[in-house]
Amino acid sequence: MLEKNERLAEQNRGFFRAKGLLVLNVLSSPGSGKTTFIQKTAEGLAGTLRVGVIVGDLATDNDAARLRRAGIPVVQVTTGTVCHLEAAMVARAAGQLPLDQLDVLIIENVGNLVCPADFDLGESLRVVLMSTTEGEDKPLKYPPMFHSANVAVVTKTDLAMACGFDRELALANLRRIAHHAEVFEVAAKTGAGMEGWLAYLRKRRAETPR
Ligand SMILES: Nc1nc2c(ncn2[C@@H]2O[C@H](COP(=O)(O)OP(=O)(O)O)[C@@H](O)[C@H]2O)c(=O)[nH]1
Ligand SMILES: [Mg+2]
Repeated sequence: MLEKNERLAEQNRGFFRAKGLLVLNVLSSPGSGKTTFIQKTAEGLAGTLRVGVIVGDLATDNDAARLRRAGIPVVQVTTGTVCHLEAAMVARAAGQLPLDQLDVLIIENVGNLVCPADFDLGESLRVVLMSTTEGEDKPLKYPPMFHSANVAVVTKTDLAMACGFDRELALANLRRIAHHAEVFEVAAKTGAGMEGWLAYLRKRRAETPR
């Protein structure tokens, strides 16, 4: 099954590359702030880059409805009992988006730090979030997920103080498991730190072959 997924993921990658799309696979535990971060990213890029979103959840289309209300083209995938998105699901969902009018495709994966790690979706970048409210040890507890990240984002920095979040320890844990990853620290809710992340995305998109 994984082998078949890998084949389909490579197909997706070729297809997305032909369309000149920068594709992000956004992963984290439930409630770390994926939907909020994606919405603020799309809003921050508006005017320069057009963003479409695919959202995966076991049930409900709450997140898609939130993003749609913000004017972002979005397709919901409900996976039922499946705890991750697969390349075939992404291929089907992408067909429902106006890809020729988009520059960036953001995929919100099903919230969990275990099963999605094994499934390549054909993304350009794996973006793994950890919030200050989850503690500092998530990279140590879920090494495959954090090891596979191209980008690690510490979210909800506005709540760091209230949670007694040990920033140095969290960054050291990240560096240990995801030493190759770009690290950003943001509070999507207040906008703190978002400019650096958006600048990074603009640069990556400019480097995407068309
Ligand atoms: N204080 C604060 N709350 C946030 C931030 N980002 C998300 N949240 C809140 O965290 C909760 C879960 O966020 P959501 O984006 O739905 O997370 P998801 O389950 O990973 O998609 C919601 O109540 C958000 O309003 C942030 O930067 N700061
Ligand atoms: Mg969500």
